[in-house]
Amino acid sequence: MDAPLLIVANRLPLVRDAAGWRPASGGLVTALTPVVARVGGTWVGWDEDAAGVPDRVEGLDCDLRAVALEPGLVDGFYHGFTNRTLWPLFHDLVVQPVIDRAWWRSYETVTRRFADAVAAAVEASPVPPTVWIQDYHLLLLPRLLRERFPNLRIGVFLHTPFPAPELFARLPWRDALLGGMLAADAVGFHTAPYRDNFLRTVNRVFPDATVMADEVHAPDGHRTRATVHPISIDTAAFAALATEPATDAAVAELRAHFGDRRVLLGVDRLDYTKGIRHRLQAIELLLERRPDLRGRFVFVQVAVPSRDDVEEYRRLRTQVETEVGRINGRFTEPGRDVPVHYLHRNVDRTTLAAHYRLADVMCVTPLKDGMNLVAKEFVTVQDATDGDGVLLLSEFCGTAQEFGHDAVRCNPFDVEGLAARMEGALELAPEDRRGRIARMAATVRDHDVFRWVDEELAAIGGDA
Ligand code: ADQ
Repeated sequence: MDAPLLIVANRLPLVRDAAGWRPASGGLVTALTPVVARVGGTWVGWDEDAAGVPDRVEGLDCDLRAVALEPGLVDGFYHGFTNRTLWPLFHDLVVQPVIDRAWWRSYETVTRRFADAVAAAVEASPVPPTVWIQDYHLLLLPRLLRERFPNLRIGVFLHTPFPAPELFARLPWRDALLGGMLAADAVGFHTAPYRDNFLRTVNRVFPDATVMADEVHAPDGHRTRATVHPISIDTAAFAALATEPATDAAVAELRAHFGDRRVLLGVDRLDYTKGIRHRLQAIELLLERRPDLRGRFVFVQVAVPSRDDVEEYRRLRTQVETEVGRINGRFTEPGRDVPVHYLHRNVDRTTLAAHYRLADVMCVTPLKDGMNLVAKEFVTVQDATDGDGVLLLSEFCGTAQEFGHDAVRCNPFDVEGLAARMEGALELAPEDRRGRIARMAATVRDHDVFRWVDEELAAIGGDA
């Protein structure tokens, strides 16, 4: 019998609305649903309303164990150490990380709380579970679990990039964090460069450990495999969504509004790593330099509100809104529609798919991004409707490793170059565009999120 799965993530996969608790939508939950339905599972995560979280919710075939954290701990751990220290450091210092010892102590305390919750779940399980830890919030956890359960199978997957050793070395707690990860049996990354950064960092921080190909051998005999498994999407679900009647209707409505204008699109969490400001500056430059294009295209930016308890994110929102206002103030003709449409909200899946279908140029231009699922969603939706939209893709995201030159690649730091790439993307020949979309969509189909889960679990189990 397969071992049951114990997933540990910062958050529980739940939302609560007027009708009560329900599973959150999202790639990870979708991908894990069939696995936990087969082998059984438990999900451990933090929730603001830990005491109110039910043991199970309809539609999610696993037990739920909520970790409770007091507001002071959330501040140091979440608003502080994970969002203002690790996040910017792991994204190559797009903003300066803050080093604060009190935040670090909160991170340690929170990890101990998680370790207690996981230990209770392990002890309650009749068969030892496979523990799968998600992301940079819980890098110390494998070590604490290993101390209690020497034979437990433990894996960690990092959804962000792993930075170069020179950057990681700036953390005063580099030994503890790296040692935490190395207590796992398998540590997964989206791309080979992130994995290689990790292995080079191990060499630098722990000269006594031996790196043999993709495996780290610790002096005490423990071995950790560092694997490359790019995350993906549920392609079949996105392809089906693309052709639903509701999506057709939403596309028709948007098309009626935009008329024959070409559509450039951005869809991101409102995060400084996503390059939204550079993108807006490139749009402004394009409008400035090509008066003939004014009124011929529209730029639509959909931005999900994100981490607005954190100062850098509040500042970014103000900056983005100022830039949108400036561009529309400069280039809107009297009585005409604005050149930039800005939606600061979550949109439903139908609206999201309709935007992907409508876009002539999808602008995925992060300054740094672990993977970027928006690019994968876009090519899947376009391909399902024989679309020939162009993907403008930053060379600094994980997805660029998979799509090669079928995407129009760009360096988002170079605003003039970015504007030129947008211009080039608008002028790409239609027969060329269709082939590119088809090839990128085939890559995503071949590596969907279910394959990602299977490969990760096989690596943690020592089977692959
Ligand atoms: P994110 O930084 O959140 O994820 P991304 O991979 O692009 O980035 O995923 C965003 C998801 O949110 C997509 O599924 C997208 O459809 C959805 N979304 C975006 N804007 C939306 C809107 N306005 N309304 C509704 N939905 C919206 C982190 C890492 C990434 C990595 C993923 C998964 O930063 O690099 O790809 O985890 O590992």
